[in-house]
Amino acid sequence: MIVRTLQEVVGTDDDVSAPGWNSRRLLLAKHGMGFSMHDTLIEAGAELDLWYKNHLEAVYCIEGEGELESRVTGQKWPIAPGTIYALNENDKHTLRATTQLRMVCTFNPPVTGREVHDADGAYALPDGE
Ligand code: 9YT
Repeated sequence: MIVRTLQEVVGTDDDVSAPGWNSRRLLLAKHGMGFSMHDTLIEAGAELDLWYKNHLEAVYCIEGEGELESRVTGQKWPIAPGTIYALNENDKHTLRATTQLRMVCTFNPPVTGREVHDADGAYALPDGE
């Protein structure tokens, strides 16, 4: 059994920041679950162009207000507490935070630790995958 708290993760190597966001990585590849789970804060005013071409990601909003736009179809959705979106087709998308967003993010395959976005808005896979 694995039990961790947000408090234990904050300020460690599993607490990763990049422009516009801060991801507290609660479960990672090293935990052997087959997915990772993050408690992520997106800064108010941030606009993130993302394309997780190597991962499937689901994102559940628990705090804040924002907007999600598909860069495939142009469709837009409001993001608010209680809304989940799943990038089941590795969809290119833009996430806009009107206020600070707090999101529970899960990745399959799991993120290994320190990943930040590349120029496409993707996370690389570990070498050899
Ligand atoms: C919602 C989203 O993709 N935000 C960027 C950070 C990422 N989800 C993470 O690593 O927690």
